[in-house]
Amino acid sequence: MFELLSEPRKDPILSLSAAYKDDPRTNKLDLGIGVYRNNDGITPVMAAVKAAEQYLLENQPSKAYVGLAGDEIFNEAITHLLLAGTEAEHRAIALQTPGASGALRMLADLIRQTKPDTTVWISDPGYVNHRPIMEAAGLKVRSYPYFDPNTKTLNEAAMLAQFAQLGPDDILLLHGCCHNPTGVDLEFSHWQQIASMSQKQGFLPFIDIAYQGFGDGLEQDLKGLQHVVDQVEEVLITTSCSKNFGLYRERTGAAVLVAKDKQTASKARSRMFEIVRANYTMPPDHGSAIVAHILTTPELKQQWLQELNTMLTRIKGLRTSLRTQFQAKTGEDRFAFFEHHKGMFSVTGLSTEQINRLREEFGIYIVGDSRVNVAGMQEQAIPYLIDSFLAVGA
Ligand code: PLP
Ligand code: TYF
Repeated sequence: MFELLSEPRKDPILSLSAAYKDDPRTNKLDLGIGVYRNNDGITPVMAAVKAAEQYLLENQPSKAYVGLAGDEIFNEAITHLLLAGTEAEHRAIALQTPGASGALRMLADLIRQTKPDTTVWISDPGYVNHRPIMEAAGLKVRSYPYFDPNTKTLNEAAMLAQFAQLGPDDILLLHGCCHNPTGVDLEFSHWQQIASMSQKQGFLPFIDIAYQGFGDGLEQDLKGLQHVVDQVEEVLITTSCSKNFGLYRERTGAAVLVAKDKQTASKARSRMFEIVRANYTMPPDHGSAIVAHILTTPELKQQWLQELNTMLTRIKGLRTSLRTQFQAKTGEDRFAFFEHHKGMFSVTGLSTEQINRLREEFGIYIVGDSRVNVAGMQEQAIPYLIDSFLAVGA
């Protein structure tokens, strides 16, 4: 029967990674998949994570099943990490999920069960998996303008004009910080406008935050999100420990739901348990046990914060180097956007032909939408990168 299947749609990022691995050239550069690398090109296991793993190895009493909600210490700690200091923390629930991806699907299923006619609005351009996940849950998906490719900044007017049209049957999916793929984030004033529009027009904000700590810092990256949760009655949040704990393959994340009161939030959580059972019964434990241990052990938390800060400093340093070295080479400031953008990624505006030439002639791998992973670069490769960009007419 499987011959009936049509051709699969490929994941543009994961297939690029596979092509990179198969490339025998030694000077090749992987600017594709979103993983942080240190200056030796390695995605390290954080020392705080290693220490927590050591602790678990010696102290974990059992590998027996945990339960539908996963690790409740993790759930509490992750809620606190996101919502500490907000009034909304007291009317929020969290559920451990297999990555933010699992959280996105969880909340998509919940939305579909609550209000099947909802339209989810995603940014254009946006994270490659937002649309597939929402559509797989049976939701309608539409996109709002977000990015101005000429200026490599926010298309503010068009975006706000679209938001002004949203109503009670709409959900507005936003990136909490470090927008993937563009690197262009909302200003605090936009979050304020979104909160008041949501109050007036009745649409529900859904904030996906996969890079907390990679933009301006762990707390600074939450400014917009925290404003919205305190102003708006109901907010959905998905969060990931893939990047800021470096736990990628451990599949660690959470779905957080803020409701008008704790009772309503808890009711929603009970319905989320049904979705858990129907999908995977329980989330994987290892990653969340690590995060729970780090966040509840003051010395380890301190160590983790320091390591996270080192990663942030490195990303910002690479962004500045790209701008200044392009400037030194060309005498122009056309690449200032590298320094203005936040987080791991920047959309560069390269054409498909330029992207193909960079891959074929120079071994430089860039996603088809012209996104580069700044956080995966090495300082010493920047001159080669710049020469190659300029050689293809960037
Ligand atoms: N949301 C966004 C915006 C992402 O960029 C990613 C990928 O890193 C995810 C969600 C999924 O992350 P996870 O690895 O936690 O599933
Ligand atoms: O955007 C990225 O590169 C990361 C990792 O299907 C990723 O978010 C890439 C492809 C994918 C899921 C995650």
